[in-house]
Amino acid sequence: MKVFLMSHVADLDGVMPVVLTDLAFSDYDYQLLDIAEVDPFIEEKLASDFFHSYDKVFLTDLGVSKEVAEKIENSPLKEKLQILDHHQSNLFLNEYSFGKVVVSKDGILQSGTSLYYQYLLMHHANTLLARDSVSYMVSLVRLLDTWEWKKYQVTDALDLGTILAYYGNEKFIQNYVSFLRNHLEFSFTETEKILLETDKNKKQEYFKLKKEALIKKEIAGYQVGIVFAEQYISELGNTLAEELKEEIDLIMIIRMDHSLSFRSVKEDVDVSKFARLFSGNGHVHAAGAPLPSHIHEKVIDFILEGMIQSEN
Ligand SMILES: [Mn+2]
Repeated sequence: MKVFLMSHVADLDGVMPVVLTDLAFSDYDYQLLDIAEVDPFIEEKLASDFFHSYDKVFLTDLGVSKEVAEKIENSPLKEKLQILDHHQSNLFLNEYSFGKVVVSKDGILQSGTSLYYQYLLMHHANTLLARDSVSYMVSLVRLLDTWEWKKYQVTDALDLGTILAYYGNEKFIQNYVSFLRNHLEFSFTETEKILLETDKNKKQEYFKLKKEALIKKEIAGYQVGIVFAEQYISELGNTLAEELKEEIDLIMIIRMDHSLSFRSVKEDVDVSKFARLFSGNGHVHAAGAPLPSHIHEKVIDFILEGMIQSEN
């Protein structure tokens, strides 16, 4: 059986399904994608009959538009595809035989990884997948992605996110495929523990600088705290939202290399709605939106046009 996996490039919940795929299937390929890349990727691959050579195709922690879902519905991919996602805005995909979008089940918030893991245990169970090390790591991913780690104070979850940021996606995948194949219990290595300890100090410093540089704007009736950042996005957003909750409704993080991220800790602020102003989506307290691809050009133009001093 040959498997193709498409999953979210941007975080642990999107990357972990690749590790699980390796444990479940011997023959597979994968592609990590940004939210905005999914529709064009699938449309292109449908046109070239790319999926023909695969028996099963998964899309995890991501969804497709209604338009692309209809194209899939009328193609052979329909019989091979399984979408497993937990984003509220993709719930409409449950209308299709290939869509399974679950935000919460039995009172437990789901994630792309936890849904995929449940699917694999049900349809492709093996002794590797059943290991404590694997189920614990899946639970860490879910706790981090839903930010429930905070409620239960499972700092391993946050630390696993930090390890991903250090290793990068490919190295993280290689590392944990090998770790899980060789260990029955999950643990960080001694080197990783030193790294995590060092990182804590660096992170505190980074958060302090970002808080000082925060710019406040009123957007659509909300008081928004805006910062530029490339690292620790979720933790930074949640920390600032918590620390500044008296004066700010939500935090907007501009991640120039990637996207916009929105975080709030307030009961009555739904950032997934706010994200829609920017053609984004997500969850009630954590959402995102793509940045237009020409934004870097625009910034460079602004610097060149607005900043270069005339010679005369
Ligand atoms: Mn997710």
